[in-house]
Amino acid sequence: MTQEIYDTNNIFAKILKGEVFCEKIYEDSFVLAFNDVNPQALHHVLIIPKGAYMNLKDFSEKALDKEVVAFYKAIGKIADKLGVTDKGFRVVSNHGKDGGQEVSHFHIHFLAGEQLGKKLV
Ligand code: DGP
Repeated sequence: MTQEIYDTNNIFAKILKGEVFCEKIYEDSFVLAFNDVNPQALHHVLIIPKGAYMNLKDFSEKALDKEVVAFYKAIGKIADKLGVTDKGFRVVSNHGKDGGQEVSHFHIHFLAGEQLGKKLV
């Protein structure tokens, strides 16, 4: 089995370092959320941990409890901030090649603001 290594130069790492611009939606000590550059819905926000985790499995296995808690709490805070809590939203995480993951820094897609189709992101 090949052991993947986190690429410190991936695009989300660069956003976290402030080297690449993002439209910030939410930030706390452990989490950053910003608009997707290629939106698939009226609201399309990427929520990422500030820690260097490659994907959902990596995050769930290695992140500290306080990082995991902050990450999941951020979802509800973003829904409230965007005013979509009542109308609804969708969260999706692509994992690995078959999952269609392009950026190897764990993230979830937060989609809202319109009636969503069956398949998105
Ligand atoms: P995924 O396929 O799940 O790895 O999704 C990666 C998402 O990242 C994709 O929807 C497009 C988005 N993305 C890629 N590069 C950038 C960037 O430089 N800025 C922003 N805001 N989003 C990006």
